[in-house]
Parts: sequence; structure tokens; C-alpha cells
Amino acid sequence: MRTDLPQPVRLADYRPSDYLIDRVELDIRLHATATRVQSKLSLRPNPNGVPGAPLVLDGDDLKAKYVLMNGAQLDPSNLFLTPDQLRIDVVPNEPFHLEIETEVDPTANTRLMGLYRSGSAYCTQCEAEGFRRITYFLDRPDVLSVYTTRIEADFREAQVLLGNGNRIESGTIEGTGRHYAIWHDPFPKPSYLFALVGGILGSIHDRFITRSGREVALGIYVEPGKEKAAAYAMDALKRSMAWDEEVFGREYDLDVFNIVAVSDFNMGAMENKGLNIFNDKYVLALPETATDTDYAQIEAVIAHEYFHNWTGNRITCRDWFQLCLKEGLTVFRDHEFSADMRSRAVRRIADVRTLRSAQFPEDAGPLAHNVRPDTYLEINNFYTATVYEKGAELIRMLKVLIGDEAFRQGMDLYFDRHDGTAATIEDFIACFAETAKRDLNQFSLWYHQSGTPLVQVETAYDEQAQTYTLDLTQSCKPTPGQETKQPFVIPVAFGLIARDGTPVDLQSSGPDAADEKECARDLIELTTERRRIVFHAVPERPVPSLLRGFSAPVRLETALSEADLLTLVAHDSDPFNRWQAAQTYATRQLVRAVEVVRAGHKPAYDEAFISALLRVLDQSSDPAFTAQVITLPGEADLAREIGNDVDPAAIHGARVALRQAIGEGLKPNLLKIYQAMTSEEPYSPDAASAGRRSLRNAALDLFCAGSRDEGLELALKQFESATTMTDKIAALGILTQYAGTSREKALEAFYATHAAEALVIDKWFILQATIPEPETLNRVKSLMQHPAFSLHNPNRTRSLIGAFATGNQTQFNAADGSGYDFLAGIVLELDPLNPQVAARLLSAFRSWRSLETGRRTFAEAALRRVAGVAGLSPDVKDIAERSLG
Ligand code: B3K
Ligand code: ZN
Repeated sequence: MRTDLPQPVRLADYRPSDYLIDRVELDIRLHATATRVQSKLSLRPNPNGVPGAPLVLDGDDLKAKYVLMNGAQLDPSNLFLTPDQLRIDVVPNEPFHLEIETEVDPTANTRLMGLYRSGSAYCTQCEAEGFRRITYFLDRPDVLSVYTTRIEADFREAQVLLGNGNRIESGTIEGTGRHYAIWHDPFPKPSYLFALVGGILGSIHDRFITRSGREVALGIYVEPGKEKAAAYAMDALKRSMAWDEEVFGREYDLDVFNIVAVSDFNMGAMENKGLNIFNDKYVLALPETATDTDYAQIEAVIAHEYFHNWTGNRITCRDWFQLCLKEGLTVFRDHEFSADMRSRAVRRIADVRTLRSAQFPEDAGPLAHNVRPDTYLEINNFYTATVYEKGAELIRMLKVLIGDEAFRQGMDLYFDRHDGTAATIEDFIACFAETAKRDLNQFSLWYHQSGTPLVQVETAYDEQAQTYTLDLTQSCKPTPGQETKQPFVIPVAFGLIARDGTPVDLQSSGPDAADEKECARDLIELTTERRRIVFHAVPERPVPSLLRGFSAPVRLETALSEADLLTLVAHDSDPFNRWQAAQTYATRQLVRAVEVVRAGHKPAYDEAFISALLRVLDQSSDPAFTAQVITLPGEADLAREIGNDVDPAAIHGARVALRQAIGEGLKPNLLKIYQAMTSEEPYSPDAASAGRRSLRNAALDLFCAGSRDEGLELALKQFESATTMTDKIAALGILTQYAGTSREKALEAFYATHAAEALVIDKWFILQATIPEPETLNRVKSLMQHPAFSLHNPNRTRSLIGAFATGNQTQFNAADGSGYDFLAGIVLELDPLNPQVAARLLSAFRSWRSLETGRRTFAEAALRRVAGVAGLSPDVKDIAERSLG
């Protein structure tokens, strides 16, 4: 436990390390409670550092056995050792060696950082600052070293021994029952990419021939008996490797690429060089245990970690402020990969949904921060949707602004110029400024200013002059530490649509000279606070389609009429905006309905919207897309839209009523779609088949909302006969939303069938935690006592507690504050065990200021209760204090 108060780290204070470590030789003898780590370091003074500076190595909770410099003991007056630091004041001004032995206890490591155990296996997690929990080191990303790692273990405990790079030797140690393997990674890397695994594991193997003809041996290691469930991950890996060669010209560089799936993992996965370690949720999939969404996520996470080999590993970050350099870019790359593997339009909609639900609230609340932060107390709290998802949007925007060709050239230049180094965002942007021959200073503001810009658009049609005018304005609310902002460069992709639904030819509509460039590219660059664009020779008032493809991460406000929105739903050539127009329409109705519900009345819904949905259903040619269109904005989306004085119960009531109206209005059509989308074919996880299942289940869900008894009967039938987890969990999800004996029976039956599959039981936890009824809190509390639950396991904790806090708007935000109290209590209980997961849970309070007064008061009290506890981890303390602001 750290006793010192955490000090803020500032980007402005960055200094190169005074020392560099060229080579690291590790000898790690695995033992359940007393693992010995011998580390031999080849150091030298950094020519860019301060000559004669003391050598300060980072540690975290370490026990040192001995320290030798150039083979000799150090004078005790020259060596300062604590669990958190090793300092040598007088250091030779030439290359030298340091040998350190530490002892660590992987079994007692509940934080899952450093060396720990997942089940009986040994594994590591070093990003961001976990390597210092294994040995003393210059644990910072700009110190790159070549590692050789010898791993030794009892053969009965760990038959498989894996490390970074290529295996160069292995053998047994006579008469001891122990064996060893030596791994060598020729690519210099920062310590956060170090990894090892030891355990009894099953595996599947394959190979990939790179485009230059090199053979790479691929292995995926899983719990014995689960090998079959790794086949899809292997397939996704090979497709990722081929895609990165084809689209980014990036080839894999080692002879082996291994992935290990473990059950205890703080996040999704980790891109350690040549040895990715994964949360098994993102590896294991069989049709009867994983949903289509699981398959899509596995594909995306496998790709993401693989893509890090170039964006993250070959070129790493100079310091942790540059996190988005590898994360935003790699998310962008995995989004592009998924778009190429599946339907681009449907992926874009899904990615924007995620951005809006995870990142927009961050940007609108007390935890708002820059995509590239300039200060942090605990870096683990900055692995956020802002760094990842908004970071990815900035790359996408850059590509829109400079065009595909200059973008690809800029990427090539970046890879050439910075390979083997630790780079910054400035280094990255400079490459594109060069290839696009364009000043990107204003674009860089996106990295330095937090908050979601608001773009407001007014339109005017002058029939006499036959002109059409767009007036665009941008603004951005203050965020913590940033009262005012400079205007952003905002690319607004657009088109105009005539009333008959045909696109208006922008070239021939004779734009003002100043706007010609915009019309040629179908792109308005909004670089100032206001901008006016006038189109000439426009024979009738058109409907504008703005921000096509969600060309910038902004909020858009237009004064489009309901009729305009319906024109877009029916005719926009941009599928994203067709979907968006339907969402906007539904959002407007729902926001109005919330007021009606709050006033104690029953809201009415307009028939035009329901008829528009009917046309979408009837003309459905892409089921996955149609499913997105008929899925209403969620309760959290509406809360975000409303923005202040939020009453989650009224939002829920309004949404239930609209769903009911749609279900009733479209009853025969929904049933028809449900039947048409039923398939007898054997399961395939491909996008088209998954799309049919998603439309079928979305239709069933709405059907139930309108015709409860008939719907529940269908759902029960589907639940009982389903052969895929997608259909089974969708049916159970519907049954769970309606109180009654069929719910409890179905939940019991589901548990009985899947009790042995922890990842499936997670789904069972999620469904129960998100029931929008007052009894749910008690249900969650008693599920915490269930033998399948453990606060020690992050997946279980996220499924039960996390789902309650972020997926159950009415009950987490119960008017009596009980949900807030509960979460505060859990965070305090979890903090000593696993501060990273505890801090993540606590961030569920991030929108507390937008609640109505009663709830706001309770939420604030719960946050204060947490903040007031002595001995909090830096992780939880940081989130609690920033949330209170
Ligand atoms: N780079 C890791 C995240 C590490 C999180 C440390 N708290 C996974 C990823 O983004 O690929
Ligand atoms: Zn990543």
C-alpha cells in the first residue's frame, strides 16, 4: 500500500530519462507465493539527460533481495531502497551493469497488475506501470530495451512457458521436476510491453505467411478443454494480419505470435510484444455460448491488439500523455477493419452509438479531459472513451480533411520516420502536415481542448432569388480548467436533397466562388465561429443532409422540420444520416413525452413516425441496418439530450409508452419480419446472418412492447428452442423485462444449463442487474452472495455491479438514493483489492450534476462519502475528487 500522497504528473515537466537501459536479462523462477526475479540491466547515461544525475528506478510494493553494480555490492551510503524506489546517488559516467533480485507474491496480487495468477496460471499485466511491481526499473515508455527472459517453473504447475519474442532455448532441470524456457525479443521495447505466462493450458496452432514470404507460427492458449472455442479468434487474427498488409502495408515482424486467454483481467486485452494476453471474453466463442455481438467484439479486439504491433509497439509513446497516439490510432484502425469485414454503414452507426454513450457524457461532465491530457494523478484513469473513441474520431476527421491519399502517405511517413522510437502527437501530426502540404495547427486543437463542440445550423430559402443559405455556428461549453475555447476545424460532410428525394447537383447550383471548393468536395470546413454558405439556382427549398457519416465528433442542432427528417429517412443516400434522421425524430418525440410524463399524463405519439418506420421495415434490404433504425435511442441517450434536471423515471416512462405505441401500430408487420428473418440454416457468425438475427430480435422486442401476452409466448418459445446464444439471450432479455413467473423460471433454467460457463453466467448477471424495477437492488445484493459471483473477478464485477450502475438508469438513479449508496459501498469494499476496477465503477457518477435536485443531492452525498475515506487508492481518490470538481 502506498503511503505517500500521489503527486500530479504534468506534460510540461517532461524530461528525457537520465539513463537508458539497452539490454535486460531476466531470470524468473515462478513460485505461487515467492517468485524470484533476477534482473541484469545494461545501463548507460543518456546523452540527452543530466550528466551525473542519481539513478532512480521505480518500484511498487517490492521486496529486494540484493543489488549489485558491476558485480559488486554498493556502498550502503550510496543505495536507497524502499518498496517503491531504488536510488543510487553516485553513478559511473559510462556504461555499467546492475543486478537486482526481487521476490514477489503472485497469489497475493489481487490488483491484477504486475505478476499475478488467474486460476492456476501465472500471467502479467504491465501497462501502464505494472513492470515496477515485478522488478525495479526505469518504468517509462521512452526507455526501450532488448529483453531476454528465462522463465523457470515446476513442470506440474506450468507446462507452458511463454515470453515475448522468439523462444531460443528450453529444457528440464534434472532431478527437480522443474523446467525452463528462454525467450528473446530482438525489438527494443518499453517495459509496459513485457509479458510472461506460465500454466497448464490447451492450445490451437496455425501459421501465416507474410507477403514477403516469412512464416509466422500462430498460437492461441486457453483453459484446457476450451480449444474449440478459440477457432474464431484464430480466424480473426489471420484476417487482421492480411488486412494490415493490404490496407496499411504493415507486415508482422517476429517468427511467432501468441495469444493467451485468461479469466481474470482488468480490461479487454493487452498488446505485449509477440505475446498478447486477453480477457477470455474476447477470445472464446461458440454459437451456443457467444452472441453475434461477442463474435464481432472478438474480431475487433483481436485486430486491435494485433494492429498495436505497429501502432504502439514498433512506434511507442514518449510518455503517457501521448496515450492516444497509440490508442486513438489503433481504435481507428480496428474500426476500419471491422467496416471492411462487415457492413460499413452498420459499423459506423454502432461506433457512433458507442462514442455518444461512452464519450459524450465524459466530455459533458466533471471528468472531461483532453484527448491528450496535460496532467494526471493516476494514469490508469485515463484509459477512457475520450482517449480511445474520441481519439479514433480525430484520426478519421484528419483523413476526411486531407483526403485518402495524403492520409495514407502520412501514415507511411510516420512508420518510416519513427519506427523504433517513442513518439509524440506532434511527431504524428507533422507527418500529415508534410504529405498534405497543409498547416494542421488548428486541427491540433482537437487534442488540446476538451468538450463536445455544438454545431448549430440555420437554413433559409429565398424563392425569388432561388438561393439557399446555410448558416453554421460552432460553440463549446466550458470544461474543467477550460473556460473558453478557440474555434475548432470541423469538417461537415453534406449534401442537399430535393423534395422528390433526388440529390441536388451542387456543382450546377452555382455556389458563391468562395464555396466552390466545398461543393466540389461535398464538405464544409467550419473553421471560424460562424460560416455562411449560399447556393444559387436552387429551384425549390431542399432538405440539407449534414454531418454525413458523422464526419466530426460534434453535436449537431438543426431546425429541420419533422417532414424534412422523414425525407431524409426515406431518401438520403448516406445511410448513416438515414439512421440519424430516424433517431433525431424519435428523440424529439421522446424528449417532449418526458415532460408530459412528468406532468402526470400519458404521452401521445404521432402516426407519421410510425408510418415511416413501417416503410423502413417494408423496404428492408439490409436487415442489420433496419434493426438499427427501429431501435429507439436508449434512456441514457435521452438523459444526455435533455442535459439538465434529468428525471430517469420519467424518461423510462416515456420510452416504454413510445415502444408500446410502435409495437401496437406495427403489430402485423413486426410479426411478419420476425417470421421472415427466421432461419433454419446452421449458425454462421458472418455479418449478413447476424444482421438477420438482430432484426428478428429487435422486431420481437417491439412486438412484445405492443402485445405483451402474445409476445411473451413467442419469446418463451424462442428461449426454449434457440440453438444460438444470440437468440437465446435475446429471448431471455425480453422475458426478464416483464415481472412474473415465466421470468423466474426462465432465469433458473438458463442458470441450470450454463452454470459451468462463467462468461455465459455474466450475461445472466447483466440481465438481472438491468431489470427496471425497485426490487432489482435487492436482487443484485443477493446475487453477490451467489457462488458464481466474486468481487475478485473483474468480469463478474462488471457484469453485476457495473451493469447495474451504467445499464439500469431507473434503479441506479432510484429517487431515494439507494442505488448511489450501494455503489459507493461496493467501491469502498473493492478499492483495497483492485483499485483500477473500483475507480472504473465509481465513474458511473460522472453525470451526477445533470440530475434533478433530489437525486443530485443523494449522488453528491455518496461521492462525498467515498472521497472522505482515509487511505483510498490514488485511482479512486482521483475519480472521487474530480467528480466532485
Ligand atoms: N493497451 C491496453 C490497455 C492497458 C490498460 C492499462 N490500465 C489494451 C489496449 O488498449 O489495447
Ligand atoms: Zn489499445
